[in-house]
Amino acid sequence: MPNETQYETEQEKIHIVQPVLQQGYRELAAEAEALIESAGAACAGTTYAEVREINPATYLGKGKLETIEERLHGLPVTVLFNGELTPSQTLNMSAALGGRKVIDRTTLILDIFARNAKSSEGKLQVELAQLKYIYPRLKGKGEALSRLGGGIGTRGPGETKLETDRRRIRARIGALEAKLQELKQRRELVRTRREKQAMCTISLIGYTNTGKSTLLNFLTDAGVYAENRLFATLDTTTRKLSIDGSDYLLTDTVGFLRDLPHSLISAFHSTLESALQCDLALIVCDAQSDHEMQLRTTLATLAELKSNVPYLIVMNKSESLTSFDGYPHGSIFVSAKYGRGIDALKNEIARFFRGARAELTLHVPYAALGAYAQLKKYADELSFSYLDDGVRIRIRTLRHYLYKFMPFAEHTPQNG
Ligand SMILES: Nc1nc2c(ncn2[C@@H]2O[C@H](COP(=O)(O)OP(=O)(O)OP(=O)(O)O)[C@@H](O)[C@H]2O)c(=O)[nH]1
Ligand SMILES: [Mg+2]
Repeated sequence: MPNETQYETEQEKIHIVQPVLQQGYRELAAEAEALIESAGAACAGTTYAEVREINPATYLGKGKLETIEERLHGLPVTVLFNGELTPSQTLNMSAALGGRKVIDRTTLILDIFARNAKSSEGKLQVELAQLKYIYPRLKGKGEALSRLGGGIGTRGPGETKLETDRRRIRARIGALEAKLQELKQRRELVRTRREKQAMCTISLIGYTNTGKSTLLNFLTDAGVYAENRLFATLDTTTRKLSIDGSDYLLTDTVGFLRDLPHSLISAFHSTLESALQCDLALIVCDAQSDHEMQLRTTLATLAELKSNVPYLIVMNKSESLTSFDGYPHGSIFVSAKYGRGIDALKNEIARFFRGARAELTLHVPYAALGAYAQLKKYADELSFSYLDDGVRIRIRTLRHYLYKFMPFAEHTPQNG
């Protein structure tokens, strides 16, 4: 987005303060760097801060904060505390760091979402997430939020709401939820219509920046935005994919991140939910980075959304792998960018849908042919014969549509 610099006079510089609490803190700091760049800011170093005991007022101890301030003294940098802070901790930490701006991880992520939301639904969802994050933190601390000045944490639709009181925020949250609910219902309608065409649906899901949009583009010429930044995609795009003469609908949607702020998950709940109402999910991972964590995060998010959609694991960015060991069994290795492994992926998809189908013999009384006609679109008819009291039809359908046909399933006579 090249024209963004027009109104951002200077790129915000951000110093990461990474609390050292558990293993994997270096990866977390590296991810924070990617988040900072995705927010259009620049990373200005990292300080690792061991936390022996959380100071309730400032999170980090006095000595630690002094060391950080010494290091940053005179530099116009914002501090990203790569964890979650309460509003008063944010204020106190800022005071201890010479009054410089301090943001936490959730604020940064919400900012990225705010700048990347394109559709009106996406914007509403981000606003809802921002307000839900701010609301419980607004205990007369409006000042804490409004004194941040500009830059990260002050952008997006939430910005103008910062000075408003809790009552108005609550009203706005209610209005946003109602509006999103309306959009959800509209989407359900589209989905039912689509279900009527009985096209098989596939969704690309997975960790952010793994190449989901690139894969959609390669498979369908969708031309959606794909970029080396986190949360490039917030909106859902669906395109037709043809494999061996069969048509599927392929959907690309928002990606996941470990410890994604809860307000965001709940705001994007219906987007994710509808993406997961598919016949097959392709879980895309980045074979060149921490694919284990990516898969774990994705599966945890699926569980949280109570989805039990069948999935295939797609290891993308595999063009320069020298070993295929250590990847989950059955992974399909592709390179969306260089178009490798795509035929194998298509074969696996076709194979899944062959296996996902079942055959059934129906006995439809003549009087019920009208009702049966409503179901026809969900199945291929393999054979059709006229009997005295109705028709016998052999069908093939996706297993999860079988229940629709059960009222007409032919009663197989028991022995004797
Ligand atoms: N080396 C390599 N890079 C790839 C491959 N596929 C995608 N990329 C790069 O990975 C980055 C992210 O790609 P996207 O398609 O935007 O990823 P995404 O999963 O849609 O990411 P979000 O929408 O941000 O969650 C881009 O810079 C792509 O060019 C690949 O097969 N190999
Ligand atoms: Mg994307």
